[in-house]
This record gives sequence, C-alpha cells and structure tokens, in this order.
Amino acid sequence: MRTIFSGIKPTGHLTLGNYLGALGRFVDLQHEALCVFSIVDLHAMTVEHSPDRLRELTREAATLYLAAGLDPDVCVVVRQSAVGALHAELTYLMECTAYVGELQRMIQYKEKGRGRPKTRASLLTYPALMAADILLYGTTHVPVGDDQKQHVELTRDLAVRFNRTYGEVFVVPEMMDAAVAARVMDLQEPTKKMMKSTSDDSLGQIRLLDPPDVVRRKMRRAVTDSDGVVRVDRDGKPGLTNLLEILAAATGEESVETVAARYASYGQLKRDTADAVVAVLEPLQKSYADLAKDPAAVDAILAAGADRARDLGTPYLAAAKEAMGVG
Ligand code: AQP
Repeated sequence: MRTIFSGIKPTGHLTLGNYLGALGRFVDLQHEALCVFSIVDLHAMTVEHSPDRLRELTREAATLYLAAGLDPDVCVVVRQSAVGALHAELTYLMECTAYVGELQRMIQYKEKGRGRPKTRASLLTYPALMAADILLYGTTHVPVGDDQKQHVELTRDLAVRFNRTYGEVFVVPEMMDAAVAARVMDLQEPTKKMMKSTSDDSLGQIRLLDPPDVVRRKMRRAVTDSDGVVRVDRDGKPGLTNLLEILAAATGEESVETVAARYASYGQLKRDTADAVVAVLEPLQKSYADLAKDPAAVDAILAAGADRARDLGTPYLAAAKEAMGVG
C-alpha cells in the first residue's frame, strides 16, 4: 500500500506557492493512499522565532489544511510537536546516520545559515528531522515542491545507508513531482520563489487568506517585461511565465504552452490569472471562516490525528532502535 507523508512549516501565512506546490495536491492525494499531513512546527524553530506567533501560525495552518479540504476521516492531520517525542528520537538516530558534510551541502543551510554567527544548530540538522518525519510513517511517496528535492534525496540516502548497515527497517521513499507550478515565483522578484516567511506586507506573495481585491491588486502589479509577447520562457520572461504557470495550475490545465497560446495581451492574462486564483481561494476562505469559529473542534481533530500518527510511527521507531542496538 502507498503511504504519503508531507508537511508545511508554520513560519508565516501560507501562500499560493504552498497551496499549488503542496496543500492543494494533498487534497487530491488523500483518496489515493494512506496519507499523513503534518504541520511541521518543530521545523519552524530552526530560525529565530516568536513562541506566540508560532502558536498562532500553527493553528492557522491546521485550520487551512481542513478548510482546503483535508478530511480527517480520510487522512491523518497532525501537528508534528504533538508526536514530538517520536520525531525527536528518530531524528537522533538519523543524526547518527548522516554525515556533517552532507548536511552542510544542503542549499537551505547555505542560504539561510552558513557563516552567520547566530545560526541555530537545528538549521544544520533540519534534514535529519525531515528524514525522520518521512521515515517514521513508512512513507512510500513524498509530494513536495521543487525546492525540497534535495532534502528528499538525502532522506533516501539515509534510508538506504541505514538499511544496509543495520538491516531492512525503512521504506525508501520516492519524491512525487508536481506537474505544473512545482515552483511558484515571487510576483515582484520572479527569479525567486514565493516564500511565506517574506515580510507580511510583500506585494510579491499571495497569501491564502488575502481577500479578492488584494489578490487582484497584487496580480495587476506583478512584474513582467516590456516586449509584449506572451510565450513560455522561464529564463527570459520569468514574471510572465510565472503567471502562465499559476493560471495553468489554478485551472487544472496540464500544458502551460496551451494556456500561453490563448493570450495576446499581458493585461488580459493578469486579469484571468487573478480570477482563477480568487476562484480557488474563495471557497477555502469561506470554509476557514466557519472553522475558525470553533477552535475546540480543530483541536479535537488534531488530537485524534496525533493518536493515529503515534500508532503508525511507533513500530518504525521501535524497529530502528532495535536495529541500532538501543531497543
Ligand atoms: N513557491 C513555491 N512553489 C511551489 N511549492 C512551494 N512550497 C513552498 N513554496 C513553494 C512547497 O510548500 C511545502 C511546504 O514548505 P515548507 O513550509 O516546509 O518549506 P519551504 O519550502 O521553505 O516553504 P516556504 O513557503 O518557502 O517557507 P519559508 O519562507 O519558511 O522558507 C513544500 O512542499 C514546498 O515545496
């Protein structure tokens, strides 16, 4: 049976990138396999953080998971720290499997931490925690955006190394690529990916809870280019290509080129992309507003998710400990 694990870290308000690259896909995948979808709050502490904001963002993310359509009767929705003991213990076993050199080679570490005086040790060991998250549940498939590819590859390497050294314990997971919008780019700086931890008033990111008029304004002001020709060219026309990819992903169109062929003007493309994004976000926002009225119900769902996750993860952790000689 296929088992899918993925997560989003609550380091900011979730963006359209998180939806098209992750959450929206989770909703489709929940019916295809045993799925564990986590709000990976332990990952949000690898850089400077505020405890109160982390709590708020974790709740917001959990509510968004449900609002987007994750059904707790179908998949496991869990807050990572609620099963933190299992994740932390397996992380240590992964740290005893990984090499410092391979952790130091991770792009996220190089970009966010290497050489800076107050870099947290956890930023370096983050991929060991991510490997533990994935391996803990016997995951066969990991749907993540392009940016996480390197971490999934390291997870595979660690699983293979562990199995070879200590005996077959872990399933070696495969990454599931997104067909389109694997990497949604920032609307103002389209050579960079849209990130949720960018400043809150950024025009470059669309947040899932942005009202329609804000979405339309951000789309109108999206950076494009001046040659006026609509065509897919990721290097030469990154802003325009980003809009085409967003429109294709938001409307379920498989070919970005087919979408491009329909347009002769940037203005119409921007308007249609804004409409398509609003059409995706409106039902989600309505459902979010309803769920947010009853935080106790969201807590109960998360508590049940934690119980199921604990049941799924405990045998893998026990087997790994046994294999390593600490069972
Ligand atoms: N711009 C993006 N396009 C497509 N997919 C994206 N993801 C993130 N940004 C984009 C996917 O969302 C999932 C959750 O990622 P994460 O929160 O664990 O870490 P991240 O990739 O570092 O996400 P952010 O939004 O960029 O967070 P910050 O700003 O904190 O670094 C992953 O599946 C990711 O691929």
